Amino acid sequence: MRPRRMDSRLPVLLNFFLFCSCSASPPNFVLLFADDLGFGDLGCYGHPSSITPNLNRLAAEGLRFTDFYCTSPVCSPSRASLLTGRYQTRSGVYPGVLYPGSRGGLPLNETTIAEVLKPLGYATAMIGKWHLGVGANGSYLPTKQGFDHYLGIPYSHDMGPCRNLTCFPPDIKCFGFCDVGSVLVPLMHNEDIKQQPVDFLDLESAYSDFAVDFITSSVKKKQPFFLYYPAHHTHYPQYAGPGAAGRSLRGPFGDALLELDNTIGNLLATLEEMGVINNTLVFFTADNGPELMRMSRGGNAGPLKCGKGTTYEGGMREPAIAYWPGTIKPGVTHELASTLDVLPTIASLAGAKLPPVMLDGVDMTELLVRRGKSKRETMIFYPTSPSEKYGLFALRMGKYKAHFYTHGAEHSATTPDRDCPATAVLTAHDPPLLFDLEADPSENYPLTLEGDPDLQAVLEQIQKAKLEFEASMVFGESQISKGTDPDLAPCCNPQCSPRPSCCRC
Ligand SMILES: *[C@@H]1O[C@H](CO)[C@@H](O)[C@H](O)[C@H]1NC(C)=O
Ligand SMILES: *[C@@H]1O[C@H](CO)[C@@H](O)[C@H](O)[C@H]1NC(C)=O
Ligand SMILES: *[C@@H]1O[C@H](CO)[C@@H](O)[C@H](O)[C@H]1NC(C)=O
Ligand SMILES: CC(=O)N[C@H]1CO[C@H](CO)[C@@H](O)[C@@H]1O
Repeated sequence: MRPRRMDSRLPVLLNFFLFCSCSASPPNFVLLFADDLGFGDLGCYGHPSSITPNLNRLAAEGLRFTDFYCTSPVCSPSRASLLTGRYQTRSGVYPGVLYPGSRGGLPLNETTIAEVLKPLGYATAMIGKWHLGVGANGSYLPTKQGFDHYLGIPYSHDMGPCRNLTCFPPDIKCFGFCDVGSVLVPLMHNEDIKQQPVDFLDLESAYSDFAVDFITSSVKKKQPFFLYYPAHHTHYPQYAGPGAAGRSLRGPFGDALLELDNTIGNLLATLEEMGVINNTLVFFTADNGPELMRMSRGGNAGPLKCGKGTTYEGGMREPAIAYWPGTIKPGVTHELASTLDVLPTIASLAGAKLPPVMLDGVDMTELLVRRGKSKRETMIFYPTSPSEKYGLFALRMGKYKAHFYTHGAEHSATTPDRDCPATAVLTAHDPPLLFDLEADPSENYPLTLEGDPDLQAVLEQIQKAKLEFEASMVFGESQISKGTDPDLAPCCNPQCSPRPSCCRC
C-alpha cells in the first residue's frame, strides 16, 4: 500500500478498509457524465421505453440517488463544479456557457479531480465533451488540467453546422438547427485536431476503444487510474452509430441513450476482464436537466417541474448512481448530494490531499460505504447566468426548498406548464415560494406560511443559511464575459481562408 497522509481522515479510512474487501492498491475511478439527461430518462428511474440495461445494472447492484443535484441548469458551469468541487461562481465559469472561440475557460489555477489524483501516481484520461474552454493555442484544454490523455470534442456538438451531422441511416434528417456560423465540429486528440468535421457515426466506438485501451494499459502498468467520460449523449442533435441507431423504442433520443449505455457496458466488461471491477468506483450522473424545447427528442424530467435552463427541480435534479461491488451495498438513498461532492469523495477514497481552496463539496464516503447520513445540509440553485445582484435563486434545506427568484427558459419551452418557457419572466418572490419536496417533488403546491409558526421557523432558517452562504461567496472573474474571438475557434488548417469554411481536413 502506498503511504497515506496521517490526518483527520484516518479513522474514516481505517473504518473503510476494515469494512471493505478491497485490495491494497488505491481504487480506480470511472466518472460518467451524461448531457442534458433528465431525472426521468433512464429505465432505472422509471422511463417506460428507454433501453438502458447497463445503467440499470449499475443501479441494481449499486447505490441509486433520488436527491442528487448538479449546480447549474446548463453545461459549462455544471462541469466546472463537478471537476473542482466548487460553485461555478467561485471559479468564474458563468454566465451561460463557453463557445468555440471563447477567450476564457476554467482558470488554470483551479484544481480538478485529475490534478488531485496525479500526485498519487494515477493515470488520467478523458473522452468526450470538455466544454471548459479551448483558448489561444489550446491553453484551456483537458491536458492543461491534469488529464494525461484526451479524445473528444471540446464543446457541445451543436456548436458547428449540423449539415454533416447525418443521422443513421443517413436518410434520416437531423432535427432543428445548429450554429451554422461556427467552424465544423472538430475531434481533438490531446491538443491536436484529429478530424474536422468529426464523423459522428464512428465517434462512440472511437471513445469506447480509447477508454478500453486506457483501462487495459493502466492495469497492465499496475497504475491506478481515473477515467472521466462526459458523453455528448443525450444532447441535441441526437445521433447514433450502426450499433444503436434504430434499435431503441424511443426514436433518436432513445438510440443516443442506448449507444451511451452500450459504451458503459464495454467499460464494465473491461473492468471485469482486467480483474479491477471490485477495486473501482463507477459514478454516473448528468450535467443538467432535459432540453424540453426539443419536444420528444428533448429528454424527460419525470415527475419534476420544467427542465434545462430553470432552477426548478427538473433543471437540476439528476439521476446518479454509485457502483462499487463489495464496497457499496446495493440500494437507494434519499440523502441530499451533489456533483460538488464528487471531488472530496474521490480525494478521501484515494487518500489524496484536498486543494487549499474554499470547497463547496462534502465527502460522501460515509454515505456510500456505510449508508450513513449525508454531510450536505443545503443545496444552492444558481440560474444559468448568476450575478452578484440577484445572488442565488433557490435554496434547499432538508426537505424544504425556497425559491427567491424564478424564471422560465427557452430550453424548457413546449410543455404545457406555463412556468417553464421563457415567457415566464424573472419574478422575485417575497416571501419566497416554499415547497416540501418530499410531499411534493413536482413543486406544484407552494406552502402557506400564514398562521404556521413551524413553517415560518423553517423559512427563517433558510433565510439565515442564504445570508451565510452569500457572505461566503466571492465571485471569481467571469470567464465567459471575456467574449469570443472567431480566430480562437479550433481550425485544423490554421492559416487558411476564408474562415470558418476552410477549417476542414
Ligand atoms: C486564480 O487566479 C485569480 C487571478 O489571480 C484569482 O483571483 C483567483 O482567486 C485564483 N483562484 C484560485 C483558486 O487560486
Ligand atoms: C500561440 O503559439 C504561437 C506559436 O507558438 C505563438 O506565436 C502565439 O503567440 C501563441 N498565441 C498566444 C495567444 O499565446
Ligand atoms: C469481485 O468480487 C466478487 C464477490 O464479491 C467475486 O465473485 C468476483 O469474482 C470478484 N471479481 C473479480 C474480478 O475479482
Ligand atoms: C457543410 C458540409 O460540410 N457539407 C458536406 C457534407 O458532406 C457531403 C458529402 O460527404 C459533402 O459533399 C459536403 O460538402
